[in-house]
Amino acid sequence: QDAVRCVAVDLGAGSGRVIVAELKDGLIGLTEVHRFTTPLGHDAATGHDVWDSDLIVANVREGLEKAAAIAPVTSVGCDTWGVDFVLLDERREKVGLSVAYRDGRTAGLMDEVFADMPPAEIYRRTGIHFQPYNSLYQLRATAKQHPDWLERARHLLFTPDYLHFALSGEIRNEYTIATTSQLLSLESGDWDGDLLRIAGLKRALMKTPVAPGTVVGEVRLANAARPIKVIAPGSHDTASAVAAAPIASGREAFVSSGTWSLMGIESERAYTGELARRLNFGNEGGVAGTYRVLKNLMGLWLIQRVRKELGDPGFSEVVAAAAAAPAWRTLIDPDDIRFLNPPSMVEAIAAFAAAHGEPAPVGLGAIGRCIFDSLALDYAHVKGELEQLTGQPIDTIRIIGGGSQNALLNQLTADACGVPVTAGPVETSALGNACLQMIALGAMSSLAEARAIVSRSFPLGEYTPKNAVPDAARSRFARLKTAAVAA
Ligand code: LFR
Repeated sequence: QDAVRCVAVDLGAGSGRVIVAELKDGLIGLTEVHRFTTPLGHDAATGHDVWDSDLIVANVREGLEKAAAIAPVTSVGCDTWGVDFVLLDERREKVGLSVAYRDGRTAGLMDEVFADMPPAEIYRRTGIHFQPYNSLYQLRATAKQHPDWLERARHLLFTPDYLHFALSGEIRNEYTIATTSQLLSLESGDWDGDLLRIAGLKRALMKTPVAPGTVVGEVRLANAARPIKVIAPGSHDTASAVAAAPIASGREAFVSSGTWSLMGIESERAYTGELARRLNFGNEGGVAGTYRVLKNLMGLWLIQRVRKELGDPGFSEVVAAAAAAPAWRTLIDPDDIRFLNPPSMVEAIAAFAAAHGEPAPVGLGAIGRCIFDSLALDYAHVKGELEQLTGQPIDTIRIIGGGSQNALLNQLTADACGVPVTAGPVETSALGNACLQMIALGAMSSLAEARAIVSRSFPLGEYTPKNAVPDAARSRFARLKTAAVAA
């Protein structure tokens, strides 16, 4: 069999990677050809935190050219974080700024939107969990703060849609990324007209979403003899990550661990009842007609920010320091909204600890340990919620993505959740992205085959519960969570 080569562009809030995936003899291999820091800046005129979308596109092109220089590639697809978007005018030029989702512009806007449509109704229609940065609230902020942007806009492209446009010149909205907006009808898979109006958006700006695996167009490169197909994968990074996770049954939960920890199950049906809403589970659109019933946990963002503030120690240094620090000493609720984008994460953690009678963690090891212990207990908490929601026990946790390299957190997760944990693959978003392209090209027959190939190609780490978590730590954590619900 001849090798099939696809390029997966995987853009996270921290870094972007351009990766060649090669399918040969029933195995898939990855080669990273380009990596860059995702360019985030501050716009002094508006006060917004903004992505530099031109620089992102330049890096994507550079990576694609590097890939094509090594060997011919058949196709390229892009996946990115959710909710953010770019507006284009009638000449298909950018309007306004690509504001980043952690920008403070949506403060108070959820309540304004709720005055127009009650949250229970928004949830019933979209099945999407409430996050202040969902596109619904970001657009409401745009309508209020920069109405001229929306007046001039003729197209709204989510970040991966924009990259596909920049490569191919074609305008499409892809389904999985569209679901993150909280503007899409769960039932029809198309835009909800009332929600678009509440967001301040004309229907004409939106295209009916296309399915993951759709050929969008093609891109020609100076250094490639033939045009390269542009194929939209599950273009939401979490959709791609879970697409490549070798999930074998509904009793397995995944934790897609990167900047965020997205924890949930893959399901044929959506959960939109009262309990799901109260627990704030979202039903994000997946590939092959599945939903990801999940929630966003603040994840390794906490440690990324702490590292920056403490002189940028390497990842393994942080894990080693945390492993040597006393266990279960300081606990926090990682999902507290104050950790979303504080001026100083170290101070925000100290302030949270002080407010909840937890000892202040001092130094890299203690802070790292506090974050990892708290995340593991958070996973155990969400495991319980998933069991409550589905009425089924969870018997395995699959940690996928970059965070699966953290052996300490993997073991703590097994200990806290009391079930086996599998770890890996690491570049699971890029893998899922590439697999959808391979399926579209006919080189793989189905998602099930793709997962079987991934399983054969990437051995996974395995962790079983080893050390008991003290009851006192569990009840302190439970109190933090109860306090959060009451607040
Ligand atoms: C992960 C992710 C999450 C989404 C968050 C913000 O990278 O895509 O799924 O909720 O980023 O867009």
